[in-house]
Amino acid sequence: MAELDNAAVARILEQTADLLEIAGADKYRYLAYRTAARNVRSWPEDVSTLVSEGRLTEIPGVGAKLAAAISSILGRGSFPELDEVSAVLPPSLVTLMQIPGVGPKTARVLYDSLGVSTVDELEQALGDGRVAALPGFGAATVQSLKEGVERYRRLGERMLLADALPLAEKLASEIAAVPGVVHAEPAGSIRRRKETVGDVDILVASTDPFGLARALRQMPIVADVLASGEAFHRLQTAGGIEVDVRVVAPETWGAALQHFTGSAAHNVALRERAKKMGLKVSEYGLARRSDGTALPCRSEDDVYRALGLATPPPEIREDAGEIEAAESGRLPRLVEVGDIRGDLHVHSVATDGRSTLAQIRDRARDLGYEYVAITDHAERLRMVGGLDLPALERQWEEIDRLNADGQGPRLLKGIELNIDDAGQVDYPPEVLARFDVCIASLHTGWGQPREVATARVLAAMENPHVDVIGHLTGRILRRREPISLDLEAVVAKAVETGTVLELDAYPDRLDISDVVVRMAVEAGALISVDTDAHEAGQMAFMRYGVWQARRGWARREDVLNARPLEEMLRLLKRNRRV
Ligand code: DGT
Ligand code: CA
Ligand code: CA
Ligand code: ZN
Repeated sequence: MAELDNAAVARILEQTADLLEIAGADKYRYLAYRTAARNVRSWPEDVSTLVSEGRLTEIPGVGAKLAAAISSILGRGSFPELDEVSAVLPPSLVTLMQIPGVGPKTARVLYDSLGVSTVDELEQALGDGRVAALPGFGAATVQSLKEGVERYRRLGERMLLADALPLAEKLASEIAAVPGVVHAEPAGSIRRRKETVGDVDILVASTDPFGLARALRQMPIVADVLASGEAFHRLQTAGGIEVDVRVVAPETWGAALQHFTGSAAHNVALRERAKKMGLKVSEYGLARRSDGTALPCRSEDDVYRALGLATPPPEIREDAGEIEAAESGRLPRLVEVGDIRGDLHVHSVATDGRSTLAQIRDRARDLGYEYVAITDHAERLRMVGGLDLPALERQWEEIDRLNADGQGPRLLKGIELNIDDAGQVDYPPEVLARFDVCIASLHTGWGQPREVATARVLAAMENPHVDVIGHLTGRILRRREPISLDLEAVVAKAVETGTVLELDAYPDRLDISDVVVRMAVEAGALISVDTDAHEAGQMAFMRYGVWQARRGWARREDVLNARPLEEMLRLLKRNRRV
């Protein structure tokens, strides 16, 4: 069989986790597979390489047992534990669980009592009344399962954070204005700022849940109420996004927010810790195990404090070391959106952008920046009118003219160079020396073997005029797989040469990933969070990049463009070389 890529291996591990969960296996068993799956998917090197070099256990969450499982998956597409559980349950039940409203328990009941194991079979059983005849499956449940099937057929995919978040924030703020509502916040993966989200979860604390139920039906942003009870509503918004709204009492807000923020892996670790301390945490509150006495949990801080922990930022709640750090007072002070002093990757009308230099500068001023680099495409990207030397000189004159009026922020003379097959970039060195800052990116070579693509990037990093590597892997979420690169070698070269790694904040790139950010900052490399805006309005995407940097544990000092202008310039490779 053809070599499986990391995503395919991750899917098989997830499938195993789901089947084990349906089978009622121990939580630790299936969550271990989910954690490993997530890390395998975002790991920068191919698992097949790691297997051949005996380095699989370098992936967080992969111990000897999972390493054996992954090797076996690469060999034959399965492994003993998956074989065992597939002998008992049909693997297609996993797809069933992708349908909103079908959890492991429902999947199990549908299978045991009706033999339903596929989406098609579920649709039939819903249609001919067999599901409705099951004990515990009322008309409302049947209706919501039907809608779940429809939704699955329509989308079946995760949304970009940038598609879900603005809507979640708007809905939460409308809910917050309803009488009796004390808090309303997006929770789940949205609050953790994951780059893609499965669904929208909003948590509300209210003293008048029935008033809220009435108010929800009146909101223009709510197209349909799919299910409604005192503590839970499932809504369909205009635009077809489904939202789960959970309502709790203000006294237990902290415990509920903690629970519904997740991640599931973080929660499991936290519960385990609570147990050892004689406490019980759940979505319903915080209590002593011995006598059931309820403890204060109005705020998340109450919950974490009771467990002897500082409150970790939601972005790092993945059970990847944050609990240990929270225990010993070593939580990082993560970079914040307000720390950003400028944007080092913006395109203008001179190539494929849609804004003028003056518009870009105005926008940078609105954002409170000190500087913005104009980084149009270089000469060899002909498709978008890459700039030749005369065009560059015209742009530099205009930049000088705009900078001369002292209206700030400072426009920097930048460029986005193309890394060619030999790792060379556009223009001779004497031209490269005239820029304030040079980014170099891969714009060709998708599907190249890892060694070839890596060699190109490493060679570009050796170039004394290449300050920053742009959107490193070239991935486009939901559209294009990342270029396979030896990320460890790239990070090491970044440290060695003083080359900065860009985190492209454009919402469907968010490239580099959280995992690579963490590798980079732990190695001591600098990252630059840039928007790659092609229209001045897109410079507002900065926050998505900063959140992704936070997910990779980046602090302000790890981020080049969180530095004031002079300091930022001094850190560029071109200004550091002797
Ligand atoms: P998503 O929607 O796939 O992007 O990811 P989440 O994290 O938003 O997951 P979701 O919507 O299924 O659940 C929301 C939160 O509820 C999740 O972050 C943590 C909590 N939660 C869900 N399932 C479990 C679980 O099995 N165990 C524990 N301890 N917490 C859970
Ligand atoms: Ca969610
Ligand atoms: Ca949910
Ligand atoms: Zn670009």
